[in-house]
Amino acid sequence: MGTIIITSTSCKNQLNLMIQLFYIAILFFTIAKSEVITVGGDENRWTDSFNYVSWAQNFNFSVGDVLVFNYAQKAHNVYDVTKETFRTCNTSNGVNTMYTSGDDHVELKEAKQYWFICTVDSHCEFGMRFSINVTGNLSSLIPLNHGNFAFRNQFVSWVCLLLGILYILIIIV
Ligand SMILES: [Cu+2]
Repeated sequence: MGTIIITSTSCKNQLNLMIQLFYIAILFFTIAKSEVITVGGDENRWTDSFNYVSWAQNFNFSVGDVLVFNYAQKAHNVYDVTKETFRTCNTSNGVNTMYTSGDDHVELKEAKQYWFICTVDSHCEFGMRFSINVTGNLSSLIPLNHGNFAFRNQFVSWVCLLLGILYILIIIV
């Protein structure tokens, strides 16, 4: 019986720890949550008469965020290009990825500088382009064994919960 009581006490501590971990997890996911950002905002979207350079300055882009380019197909497009191609608008080389669907979801997978341009007519020359600096987010900084730690604690908690139920049953019976 004494052993069960000791187990119950450590389970209480374990429960407190789990509650704390739960709050930490919520905080962690709130910070690390990736965002979906419509380029130009819902009013302007991806068009040839908008200043995307100043628009982009309102955001802090981090790895996992998704840029949504909304436009009439063929009226515009989105090219992910190199710095040099961004500068010259010459797409004979320096093109990483081409997007042409009109509803392009571009996931920012790497912490680096991105350059986007539209290559239809002279849109790029007239300013339909912008560059963003994507930074690593919190989740990319936390080592993988953190997950194992959480899993182990979860496992211990389940064992404690079962022991707790067993303990209550013993008391009742
Ligand atoms: Cu365009």
